[in-house]
Amino acid sequence: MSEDKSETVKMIVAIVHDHDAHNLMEELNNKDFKATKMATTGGFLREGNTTFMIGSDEEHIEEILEIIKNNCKARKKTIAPMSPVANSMESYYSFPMDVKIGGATVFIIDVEQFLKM
Ligand code: 2BA
Repeated sequence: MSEDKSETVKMIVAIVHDHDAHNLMEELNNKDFKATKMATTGGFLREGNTTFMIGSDEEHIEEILEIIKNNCKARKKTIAPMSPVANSMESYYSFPMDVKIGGATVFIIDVEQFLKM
């Protein structure tokens, strides 16, 4: 990826399960894609997940999405009822619930400028 403004640069923000993060980073590195990963927390489950920032030329976006798809599995999690006392009212639920997590939640953002200074 160059800093030449004639190229369209995108930023992929991908929120993935912690268990998939290692393999995903390895695969991105193997293919010479640059990525930053951050430890993040999901707002609903309040559990750790991992967020990748991957800056890339537009022409490589499909390849990167394929790598994400191949390395991030969907998972089901059954969550136990929570008391409104232990947690805020906004996340209160009174019966066990199945939630499907992932594979990956992906945002693709146009990058106005890419600089290294
Ligand atoms: P969490 O917010 O912890 O959500 C985990 C999973 O719980 C979600 O999986 C979804 O299946 C379910 N879920 C979330 N909010 C819910 C609700 N109000 N009621 C019932 N079920 C709900 P994913 O959709 O695969 O999301 C995985 C993680 O990706 C999320 O973790 C959050 O950290 C992130 N994420 C998802 N959508 C997002 C968005 N629009 N903006 C920012 N982050 C997002």
